[in-house]
Amino acid sequence: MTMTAERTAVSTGRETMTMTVGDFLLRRLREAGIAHAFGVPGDYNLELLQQLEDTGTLSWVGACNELNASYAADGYARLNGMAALIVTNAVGALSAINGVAGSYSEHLPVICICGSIPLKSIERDLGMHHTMADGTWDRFLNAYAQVTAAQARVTPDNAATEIDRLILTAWREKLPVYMELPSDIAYLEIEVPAAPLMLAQPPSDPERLKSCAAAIADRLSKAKAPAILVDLDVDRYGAAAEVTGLAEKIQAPVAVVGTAKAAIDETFSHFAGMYNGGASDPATREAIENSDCLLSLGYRAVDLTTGDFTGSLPASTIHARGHSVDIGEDNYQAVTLKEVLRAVIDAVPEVASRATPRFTPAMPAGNHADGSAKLTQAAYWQAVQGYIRSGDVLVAEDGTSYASFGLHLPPKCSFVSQVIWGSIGYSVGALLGTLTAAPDRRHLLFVGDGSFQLTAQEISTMLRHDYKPVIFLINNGGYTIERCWLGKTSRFNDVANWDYAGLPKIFRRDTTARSFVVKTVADLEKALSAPNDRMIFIEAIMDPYDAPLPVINSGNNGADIDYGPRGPQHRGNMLIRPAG
Ligand SMILES: Cc1ncc(C[n+]2csc(CCOP(=O)(O)OP(=O)(O)O)c2C)c(N)n1
Ligand SMILES: [Mg+2]
Repeated sequence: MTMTAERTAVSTGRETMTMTVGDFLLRRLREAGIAHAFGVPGDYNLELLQQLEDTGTLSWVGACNELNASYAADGYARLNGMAALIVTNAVGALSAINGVAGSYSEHLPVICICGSIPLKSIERDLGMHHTMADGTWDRFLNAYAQVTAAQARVTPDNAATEIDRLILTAWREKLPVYMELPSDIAYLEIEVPAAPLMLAQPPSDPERLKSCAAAIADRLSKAKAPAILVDLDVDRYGAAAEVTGLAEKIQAPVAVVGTAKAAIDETFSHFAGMYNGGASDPATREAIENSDCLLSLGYRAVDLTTGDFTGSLPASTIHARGHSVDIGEDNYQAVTLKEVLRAVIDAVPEVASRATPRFTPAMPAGNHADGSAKLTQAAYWQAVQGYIRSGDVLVAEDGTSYASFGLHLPPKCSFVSQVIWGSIGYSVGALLGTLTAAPDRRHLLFVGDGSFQLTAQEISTMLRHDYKPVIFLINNGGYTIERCWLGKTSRFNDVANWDYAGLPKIFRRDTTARSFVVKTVADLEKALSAPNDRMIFIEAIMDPYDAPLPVINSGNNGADIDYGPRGPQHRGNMLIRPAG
C-alpha cells in the first residue's frame, strides 16, 4: 500500500496521512470488516483492481456476470455484515442493479463501487464508450439513487469524506450505497485520516432511550400475554441475543416472520414458530394476534408476512425499528434497536413463570416407507429434514424450494432467502457469497430447475475455488410454483430439460464433484450418505404438478390478489389446486 510514513496533524488536531484514493478506499473497506470484493473487471475499474491485487487488501472473487456478483455480495453481507461489489460504468452497474435493489429490499449493506468514466472526459466533454454518447454522465448515478441509501461520484476533493460517509451510511442503515470512482483518480494521492474507520451506530439520546424503555417495560410488565415478533432487522442489527434475553426474563413467546427465519434459534425454549397471518400454525397465530402487548421488531407487513393479508397485528402493538420506536401515540427518535432492547431488559421486572402457549412444530409430512416409490415433494423434504445439522447455512430459492421454510433447524444454522424481492436465480449467486464468507461451514442450496437456469454459470466459480456446497436441485420440467398461480399446463411454464447433474463436469473438466440423479427415496438416501468432502450435486426428478401445500395455497391466494375476480384463474384447470 502506498502511504507515506510521515503523518501530519491538521488544524482539527486529527492525524492525517497521504494515500492514493484507491488505496484509501480499499483500506476503509477492510477496516469495515470486508475481506473480499465480488465483481467483473472493466477498463474503468482495472486500475482499482490492480491496486487491490498489488496491496492484497481484499481478495478478489470474479463472477461470471455482475448480476451474479450482486447476489454474491448480498449473500456475503448476510453472513459477514457488509460486502463490496466492483463493477464497470453503466454496462456492469445496470447488470448489477437488480441485485442491489434486492439488497435494499432485504436490508443488506452492500457497497457498490462503479469504476466510471474519467473526470477528464466529463470536464472536457469527451464522448466515451459505455455511455449514451450524448454528453450525459449522471444517468446511472441517478438510476442508483432509486435503489441505494446514498450515492456519490468520488473526486480527489471529496474522496476522504465521501468514502467514509457512504460506508458508514450503509452500516448504520443496513442498506446498499453506490459510489462512482472515475478511472483517472485512483492513483492520485490525497490526505486522509490516519485513524481506522469506527463502525458504530449513533448513540441513542439518553432521555429518549430511558423514557422509551420505561414505557415498553411498563406495558410488558402489565400484560398477561406479552409476545415478541421478529423481522429481519433483528438479524441485521445483531440483536438476537437481546431478544432471547428479554423473552427469557419476561417468559414471552418469540415468533419470527419468513424474512427472519433462523434469526432466532428455533430450539430456543420460548420460540413460537413462524408467523404468517392465517397461514401460521394456530398456536403461533394465537400468541401474536391475541397478545395484549406485542413488541414487534422491524416488522414489515407484506403479502408474504401477513398470510396474504389474512392476519393483522393487535392495534396496541409496539413497533421498534433500527432507529425509532412507536408506542401508542408516542414516537421516539434517536433510539437504536439494540440499546432499546438492552434498556428494556434492565427496566422490566423478571417473571418467574408464566403459562405460555405451547408450540409444537409440525414435522414435514411424508411417507418414507417405500424406498422404490417415485420421489414426491413430501418424501423429499422429509429426507432433507433428516440431513440438516447444527451450523448449516441453508440458501433457499423461490419456487417449491420454499418448502425449506418448513424445515426445523437445529442451533447455529443460517437461512438465506431473498423473500420479499424474490428475484429468481438469486440463490445460486448468493451461495457463492455465503461460501466465501464462511468457507468452514456446510452450505446447502435448495433450488428449482427454472430458477437455476438464470445464474447456473456461477457453479463454475464455486468449483474454481474448491468450495463444497450440497446442491439440491428439483427438476420438475419448469416453473411449478407459477403453475400454482396460473398456467397449470401452459407452455410458458415449461423450461428446457438440461443435464443439470452433468454440469459440474462441464464447468470444471477435472472436477471431483459427486453428482446424483435421484428418482426414488432410495436414490435420494444414497446421495445423502455421500461424505461432504467435495461438491455434491443432487438432481431430483419430480412431477411438474407436485407442489407442497403451503406453496399451492400461497399461489392460489396470490392469483386472487394479482388478477382479481375477473381473472383467468377462475376458469377450469388453470392452476394447481390442493388435492382432494
Ligand atoms: C427475475 C425473476 N423472473 C421471474 C420471476 C417469476 N418467478 C417466480 S418463481 C418462478 C419459477 C421458479 O421455478 P423453479 O425454480 O423451477 O421452481 P419450482 O417451483 O418448479 O420448484 C418464476 C418464473 C421472478 N420471481 N424473478
Ligand atoms: Mg421447476
